[in-house]
Amino acid sequence: MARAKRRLVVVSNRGPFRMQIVGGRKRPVRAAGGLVAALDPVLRARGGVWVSTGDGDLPKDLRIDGARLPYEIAQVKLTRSVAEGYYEGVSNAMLWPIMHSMAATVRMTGPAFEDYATANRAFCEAVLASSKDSDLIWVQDFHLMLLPAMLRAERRRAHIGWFCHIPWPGSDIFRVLPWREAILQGLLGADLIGFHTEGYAQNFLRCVNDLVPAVHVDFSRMQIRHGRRTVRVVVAPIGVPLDAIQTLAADPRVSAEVERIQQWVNNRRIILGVDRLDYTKGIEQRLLAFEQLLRSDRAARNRYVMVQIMVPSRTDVKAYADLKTRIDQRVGDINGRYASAGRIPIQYFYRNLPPPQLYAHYRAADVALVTPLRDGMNLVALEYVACRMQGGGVLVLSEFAGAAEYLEGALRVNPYDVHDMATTLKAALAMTADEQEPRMHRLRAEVHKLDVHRWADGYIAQLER
Ligand code: GDG
Repeated sequence: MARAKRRLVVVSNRGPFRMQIVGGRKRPVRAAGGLVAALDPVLRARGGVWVSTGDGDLPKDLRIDGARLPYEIAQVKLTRSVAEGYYEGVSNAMLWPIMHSMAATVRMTGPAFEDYATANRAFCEAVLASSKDSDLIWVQDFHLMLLPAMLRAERRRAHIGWFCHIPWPGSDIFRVLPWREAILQGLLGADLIGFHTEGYAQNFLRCVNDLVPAVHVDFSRMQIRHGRRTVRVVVAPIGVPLDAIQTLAADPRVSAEVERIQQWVNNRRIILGVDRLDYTKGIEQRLLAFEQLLRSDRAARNRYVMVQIMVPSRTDVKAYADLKTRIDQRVGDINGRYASAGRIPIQYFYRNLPPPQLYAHYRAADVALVTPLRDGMNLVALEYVACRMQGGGVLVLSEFAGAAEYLEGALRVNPYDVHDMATTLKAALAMTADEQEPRMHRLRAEVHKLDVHRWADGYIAQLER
């Protein structure tokens, strides 16, 4: 008889659902963002529990789209002051910029690290309470870097994994963090540590080698000897739920929406940007590149429209509010300068669109401009390709997104170089169908290899060993 699969415990800062007032009634809504898009389908297929922060307001038998959620939710409730230090003080203000190699953006607030540790401790207790020894515990991302060692202290034989959704920087940048060693020691409590790319994995190994005493790092086998334990490091690029995306993208309602979008933009050709509002995503530079195209080519003003979808994110953080203001001004400025009757150059959404509408935009877009300054992977690039089930379309992709390691069919740009982006955008728009199709064909094969179920199953199988 086949052995039953071990239960899976997913642990992440944000959970897959939160209660929100929709049409006057409080309902559970799915959170936006790469992590939830990736892991919800995995837990649905396998069963288990998802541990995350929350107010404890989700109903016990949560119903989503009329059906009972096939896994449990456990919520960790933090006090307001701990949540602030952990989430804002450390995760957003320090770890996020460092991990994206933007050291100049870091704001140091000393005592917040105690809150980060307290929050990780609260997660540890919640995981211990909702799991058993034989479960697989898969901790996600940079909010929970102390948790693996905390769990290890309580569960010596547990299978613990940690996955890094964002980049891992070089050791010269990582060492800016005052409690760099505590973080690395926290992670070394895991058995298996995963990254999107070989470069991030090697950076991590280098940090451990340089900053943690009494360990042996084997760079070629990607293993760390730590006391009596061996920690394995793996390259496991995340993907997207391909089947689900393609089924929805092919829905006749989405096709109708594609036509509506094309009419709405007066049949101009669409250049699409889709991002969480974040300074790592390179949105301002992208707007400047589009402006350069409009400035240099009069005909472009009648032919092309840029559609920028921006999902609100970290809205109570000042750096994000300031960025939003600058983007609003830039969009207003470009539209004011280049609009003509019935033709606004940039159509801009600042909200979360339902998936059918998002996928209709992917299908309607002639060019996707995915130009982060730095990005762990970037699922938008993959989703764009997934939605283009036949024919062409052009993906313009930043060389500093993890996805660029895997998507060779994309046109590559340096997002800091606005002139390079404007030139590449122009070249993308000039490509004939015969030039687009072989590239898109290649991209489809590349995205096919990055299916999210394969990512999760592969990672879990390694964790189970
Ligand atoms: C982190 C890492 C890594 C966007 N607009 C709407 C919407 N979205 C969805 C997209 C996509 C997700 O949000 C964004 O994923 P990304 O990967 O681009 O970026 P992060 O949120 O920063 O994710 C990243 C990822 O983790 C996974 O490891 O790739 O590098 O930073 O799925 O579709 N979804 C809906 N409406 C929108 O308007 N419904």
